[in-house]
Amino acid sequence: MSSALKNLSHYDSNAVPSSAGMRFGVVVSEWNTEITEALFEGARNTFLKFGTAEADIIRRDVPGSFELTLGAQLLAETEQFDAIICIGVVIQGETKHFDFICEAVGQGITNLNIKYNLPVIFGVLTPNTMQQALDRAGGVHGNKGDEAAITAIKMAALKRELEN
Ligand code: RBF
Repeated sequence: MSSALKNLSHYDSNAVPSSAGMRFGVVVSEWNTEITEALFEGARNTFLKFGTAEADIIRRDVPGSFELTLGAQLLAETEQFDAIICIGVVIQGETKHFDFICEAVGQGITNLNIKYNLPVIFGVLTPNTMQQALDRAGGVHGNKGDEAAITAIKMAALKRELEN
């Protein structure tokens, strides 16, 4: 996997803007909740670390990763968010639907970025095994939730800078 050599929780704090005053939507898939809850906690803690108020982290759950796109679109329609994170896990070795779901959610999230001119972040793990998922949900390779939150903050700050 491409993240095998990268710890997802390692970043240069000095290169991350303050997220105070920013409002984030987080859509969480209910499949493999052991993993998705850990990813959500990583994202939440990272937002808080960089100054986001607890009340400005709005979470909504959806049944599976396939539904992340519509969940994010419904949040985007409210025009209340600086960025939205989609959190899910699709494990290749356990899911015949792997290609179908990953293709759909990847394309769906890409479309939302463009349709709403809003950062909608792909916080979806697509490992081969459950162990690889655990390794990236607070394990030896860090937490993809942290990485997704850092990406959301950076993109929200870029949008604010260029639009103001
Ligand atoms: N959703 C996930 O988020 N991760 C999965 O690994 C996953 N595997 C699935 C495997 C099968 C065979 C099916 C039918 C669904 C799976 N889903 C998974 C759920 C999917 O994203 C969506 O919620 C359902 O297909 C809606 O009926």
